[in-house]
Amino acid sequence: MSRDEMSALQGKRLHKVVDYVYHHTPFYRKKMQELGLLPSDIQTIEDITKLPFTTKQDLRDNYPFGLQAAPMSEIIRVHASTGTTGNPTIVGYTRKDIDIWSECMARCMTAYGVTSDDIVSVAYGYGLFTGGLGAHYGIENLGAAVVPTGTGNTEKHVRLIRDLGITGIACTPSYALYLAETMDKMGITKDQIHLRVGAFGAEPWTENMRKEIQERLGLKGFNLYGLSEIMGPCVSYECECQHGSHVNEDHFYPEIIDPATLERLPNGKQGELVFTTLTKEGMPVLRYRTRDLCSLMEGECACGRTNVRMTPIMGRSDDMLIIRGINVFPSQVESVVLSEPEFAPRYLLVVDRVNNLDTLEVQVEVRQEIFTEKMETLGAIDALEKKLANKLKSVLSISAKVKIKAPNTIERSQGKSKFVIDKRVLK
Ligand code: DLL
Repeated sequence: MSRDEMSALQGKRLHKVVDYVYHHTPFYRKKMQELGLLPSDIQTIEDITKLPFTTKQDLRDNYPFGLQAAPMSEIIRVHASTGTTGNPTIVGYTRKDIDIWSECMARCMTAYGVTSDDIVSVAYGYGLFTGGLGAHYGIENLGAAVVPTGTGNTEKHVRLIRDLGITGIACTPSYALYLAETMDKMGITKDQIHLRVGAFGAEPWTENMRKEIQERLGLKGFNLYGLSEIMGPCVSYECECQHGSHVNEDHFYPEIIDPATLERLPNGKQGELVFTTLTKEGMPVLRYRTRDLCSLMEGECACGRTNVRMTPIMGRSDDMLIIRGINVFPSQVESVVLSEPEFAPRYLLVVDRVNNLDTLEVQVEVRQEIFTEKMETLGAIDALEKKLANKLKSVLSISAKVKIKAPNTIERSQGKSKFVIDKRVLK
């Protein structure tokens, strides 16, 4: 599609979605009324800058279904995003949403070179996370065979890759490295398997990681980007040129803003990525602030696709960490720590990568009142560590090693307190 045709289509769809949320989502009607805006004020895609932003906090404040526009009778699936303190973000999808999602995901897989001759294992988590089912439906839509391996049981997965002649894999880049490690341990070499394509995303990764994964698994690895609030995996994808990720911009309109001033920035400038869903029915969102930092690339790609590309995510404009594909905010850990009376509000998260798997250690000081030198010998420390680890697991769905510290032993910094040490160097 030419740029003019695309802009015209986006403008038409934007008007429609704005009119729809104005009449179906009290949250947006109120926001638009506060700005003195009517749906008729939004006619072209350029008018988008008149519209209000949406944040994760808005979704949380309106938990669970406050931003849902379609009636429950039309919702056929619900996912939830991890990574918030308190309420998770709930996203409901209509049948049309699921169809568009699988269509967009099939576009990604097509760009990676997957065809109906391929067998693809999906090793993203199945469940509330959008990775598993999102990739699954797209691959089926394309006509390739899906093997829904999910995460865990990696040795069995490696054997399936070998025995079934699996040619494609969808998983996080760090899981791909872990898979390579497991293969080494099992004495299986890349010549014994037939993997040729990898759809990697859900966390940041680098060119060096790509090289290592490609070398060790003998495949070509492609970027896959997405977020639950917008849809799930499928928002953008690399093509064979691997020069930026093409945005499915007929469904998800991207903008880059300055996170401090909220001004829109021109293509080429780095800032915070913002998306507006142009066709979604279940939970359409206007100008959703992803907090992901990147830039948009002008011009047609050598592959012939005309849809705009985004650079890899360079970081975030908030403090969210992605640990083993799970979004974790330090504030979440804090609220779990503080919900237990034994702990002082002094904690430190140490994130590392050991054997290509992310690790999280939570160090926390025990309160002065309950601390005694004897605690250790009585086994009380062990019990406390176990208790907190279990609670973190049940609240954050993440396994953490808990290290209980004596009062006043976690280093205090002079200025802003440092709650996180991220030792993972993404080389
Ligand atoms: O991670 C959806 C997804 C699943 C994408 C599978 C790709 C593959 P959330 O859990 O809502 O959704 O987390 C979204 O993850 O805002 C980014 O910070 C990060 N992220 C996702 N894909 C990439 C990527 C899924 N390719 C958040 N590169 C986003 C860097 C990524 N960061």
